[in-house]
Amino acid sequence: MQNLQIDGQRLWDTLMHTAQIGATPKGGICRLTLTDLDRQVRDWFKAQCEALGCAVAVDEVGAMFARRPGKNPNLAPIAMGSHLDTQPTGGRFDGVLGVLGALEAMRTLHEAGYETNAPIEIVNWTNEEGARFAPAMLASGVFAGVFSRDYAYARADRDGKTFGAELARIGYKGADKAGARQFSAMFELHIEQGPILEAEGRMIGAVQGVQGIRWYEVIVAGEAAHTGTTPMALRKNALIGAARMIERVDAIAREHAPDAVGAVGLIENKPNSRNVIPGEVFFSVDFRHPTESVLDAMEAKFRTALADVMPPLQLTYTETRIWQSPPVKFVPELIECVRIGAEKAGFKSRDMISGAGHDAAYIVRVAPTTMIFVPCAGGISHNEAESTSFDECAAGAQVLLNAVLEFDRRLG
Ligand code: HGY
Ligand code: MN
Ligand code: MN
Repeated sequence: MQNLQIDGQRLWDTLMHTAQIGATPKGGICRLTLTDLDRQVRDWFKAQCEALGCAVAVDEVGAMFARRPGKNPNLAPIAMGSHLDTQPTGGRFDGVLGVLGALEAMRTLHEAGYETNAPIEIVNWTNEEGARFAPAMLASGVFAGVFSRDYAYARADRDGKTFGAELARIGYKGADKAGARQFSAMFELHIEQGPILEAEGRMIGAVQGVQGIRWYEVIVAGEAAHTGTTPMALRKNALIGAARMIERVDAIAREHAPDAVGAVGLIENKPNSRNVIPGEVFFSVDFRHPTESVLDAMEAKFRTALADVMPPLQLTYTETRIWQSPPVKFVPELIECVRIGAEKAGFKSRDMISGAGHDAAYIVRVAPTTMIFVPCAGGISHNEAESTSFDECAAGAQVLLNAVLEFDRRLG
């Protein structure tokens, strides 16, 4: 097997080029899924893949598949996937490194005229972040049969625009049935989004699985009233109820530390006027832990807290669990390919679990899947300051290519 070397400079230049599509003044990216900026980066990505001779297909939830043929068309493709959508104050590497690292691997194969046994596909999964349309990992979830296509289409953003309408508006409501494609395997390269690799001076994480995730939505109802004329004893201040719950969510996670995490990330206060007592508050809750039984315990405490907090404040509430992504384990044979790929590139990998959700967590339900992590500075992510170095990006892409070729050799 040739010792194919990716071009780190070309990868870095490509990362920096696409970071301009939705660039923020603080050096990050705001490229929410199914916006015109998402369409712009999708169009660019499609053109880059077609320039390599790849056939690009789009499925009914907008997932993009760029396929390079292999010797044996009867073999299902080996996929390298991640996402190009970002958080509103996202970094330049979350998701993007996985798609552009795969593009760099594809460019390297193309330049070398290297013929793989199986076809090779790059995948751009729609709405991985869940920042615009909840829940996260929507397209990979439809592909894996977790969500129906129509459930995804109906998901609305906070302005009431639906996934289906926005997908059609940007021209990426594809013809392919989601999930109809088979993969021999999927490898996802991603930044760790945590501090472990950097703290241990390791370059490569051999990811064993992803922890469990649960999202909830709460609407607290009180009564809007004048802040100057309403006696304190008569107030039904929805924001007080929400504030107490924000504290309780944090406390519940801390009770199950160090592996549990929890936060309220999204809050909408209505009518949000200086001299009106808030009559209604909407907020989100994100709980995570490696085991379902602990998530069950955290959920029960959360619901008990709601029932304790609201009545004394004369408030009512609704609470809905909108997402439950159970812990998953990746496939040992693919993890071994990552370890071999890392050693081939001169790195000793470190086994670890992902704290963040990824499309790989759903794809592992329908195809052998695993992930490769590289460090990010201070473990900071979902922040414009997110930073992964030239060498770390190049190492990730090299290990991705090596792991894919190691798996491909086994299919021969
Ligand atoms: O929420 C997550 O972990 C991922 O960034 N979508
Ligand atoms: Mn991501
Ligand atoms: Mn993310």
